[in-house]
Amino acid sequence: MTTEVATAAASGASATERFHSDKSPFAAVAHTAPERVDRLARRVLDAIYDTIRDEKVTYDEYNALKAWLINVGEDGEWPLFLDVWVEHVVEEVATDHREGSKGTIEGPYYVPDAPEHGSKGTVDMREGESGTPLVWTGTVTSTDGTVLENALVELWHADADGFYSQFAPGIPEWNLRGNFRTDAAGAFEIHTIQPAPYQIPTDGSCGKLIAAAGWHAWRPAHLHVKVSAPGHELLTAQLYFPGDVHNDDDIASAVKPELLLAPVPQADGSVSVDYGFVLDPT
Ligand code: MBD
Ligand code: FE
Repeated sequence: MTTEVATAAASGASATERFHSDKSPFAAVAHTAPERVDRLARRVLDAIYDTIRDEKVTYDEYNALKAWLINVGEDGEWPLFLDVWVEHVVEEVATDHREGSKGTIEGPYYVPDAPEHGSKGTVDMREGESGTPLVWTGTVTSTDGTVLENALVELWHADADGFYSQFAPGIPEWNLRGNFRTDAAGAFEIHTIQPAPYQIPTDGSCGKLIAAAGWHAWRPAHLHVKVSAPGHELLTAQLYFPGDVHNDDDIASAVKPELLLAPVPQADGSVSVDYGFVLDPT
């Protein structure tokens, strides 16, 4: 039997393709004034010049950087690089005004239009999918306390080996990805398994940076979710499990105390968790 191996280049290519299949990111900024582009580009370049001068960066280091940047593109790892090391600050600025639930970064592995399961159901999983069964109940409300019926809760997460369907080989298309709709009481009930801590690919350019800098590649175990309802801001979040050793040193800097679950072990070996969302009106 041959087992397909997950490679940075393959998951990177999938993530790049996924990003490209979204509507053009350029359309939303088509009317940006040249003054703003000039200002942003200048500030980024100035930060680079300051680093080169302060640190006396050598030609060897400059050429290594050039080669590395080229490799990131060849590996398709720009989505991974940006979402791991940059997105958390964009998310912080974008959601600073919110009164409802805290969110965090989306990361590179969201796929829209997963199978729908109504207000209560089980995400697609393989026969004997490994991992502790998890039952997650919650409600979606507006900041004024109004219950939101028919809100969309999109869930995606890694399996017990830390792999995402559609970004690692040999996993059914919609494995551990599913969409739910809140009922008349704004409630949902999701049955899935608890994901494992996740290591970003170490065999590509991001891994090369991590090794060269003496960092680690880990994210704590997490559930990804997008929660949306008409007239409300889209909430993108991740939920984490208490006690995970990487909650305090997430490589993607995406953990917030408000996003920690309080799972309750059940007699049958499963774990129950109650966690709901409060959306800000637009
Ligand atoms: C992930 O699963 C993830 O959530 C992020 C933010 C980056 C890389 C992999
Ligand atoms: Fe993730």
